[in-house]
Amino acid sequence: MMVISERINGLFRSVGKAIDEKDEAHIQELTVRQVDAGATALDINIGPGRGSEGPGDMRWLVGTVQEVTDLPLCIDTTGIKTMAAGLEVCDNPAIINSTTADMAKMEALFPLAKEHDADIICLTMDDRGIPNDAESRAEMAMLMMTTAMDYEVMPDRILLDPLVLPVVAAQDQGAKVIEALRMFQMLNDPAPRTVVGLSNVSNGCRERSLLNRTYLAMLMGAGLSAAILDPEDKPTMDAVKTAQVLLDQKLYCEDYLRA
Ligand code: THG
Repeated sequence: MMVISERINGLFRSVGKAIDEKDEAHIQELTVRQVDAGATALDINIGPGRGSEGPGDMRWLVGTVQEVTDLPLCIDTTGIKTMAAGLEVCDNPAIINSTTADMAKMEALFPLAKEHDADIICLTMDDRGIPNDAESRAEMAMLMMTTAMDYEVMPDRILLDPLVLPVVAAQDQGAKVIEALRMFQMLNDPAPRTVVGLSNVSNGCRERSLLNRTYLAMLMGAGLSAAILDPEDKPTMDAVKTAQVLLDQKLYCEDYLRA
């Protein structure tokens, strides 16, 4: 399981402020904490509402983070120029987060993935929104994988994201996302990798950690490859390690007993 830290995100007030003030020490301290807590990649998101500052802020954020880690950076923005700017300065392995099934997005982002030798997250949504059943998600996933091949981006560079929604807003989607995950893995051989933004599920809820880690265990049981989450949430990280042992992805060993 790839653990992608969600915390380098301008959505969090202290991170937004650090980006405004170009406070390298704050970002680098936060980065080191994520790595020490068990992150194996870092989501890099400048947060909403940065307009024309986007590319410059992303360049600064990627540069600042990679001074203290060699982990893959998952560059998270809907802005094409901001994405290109982040990729240009990224020396660590890069993951594009993300394209949708919109043709215009795919035409812009698959060539960037090819040019920068990056992995790419494909969200199963398009300009009409997120489908509310598993089959339509799988259809979109297939469309994105075949379109990627037209740009010489091979299936092994793709991570399919079925889009986790808040359980308070769409309770029926929790099980459908699990069903979609299972379908994605039948779309190719070897099975395509999968990823979710885990904390979406508990948006607007109390007991967020309990919801997050319970859902994570279910998703891992359905074959999830990667999750964007808070590695400093210890109960959730304990659940990751426990599920890895139960799924025989990791040897039952000292590392696990320590946790
Ligand atoms: N798929 C992909 N990328 C994603 C998501 C996804 N990137 C963004 C998001 N979803 C995953 N990252 C987060 C980061 C923070 C939160 C949720 C998901 C979160 N933040 C607090 C909140 O909104 O309540 C902020 C609290 C604060 O401001 O301190 O929940 O699905 N590919």
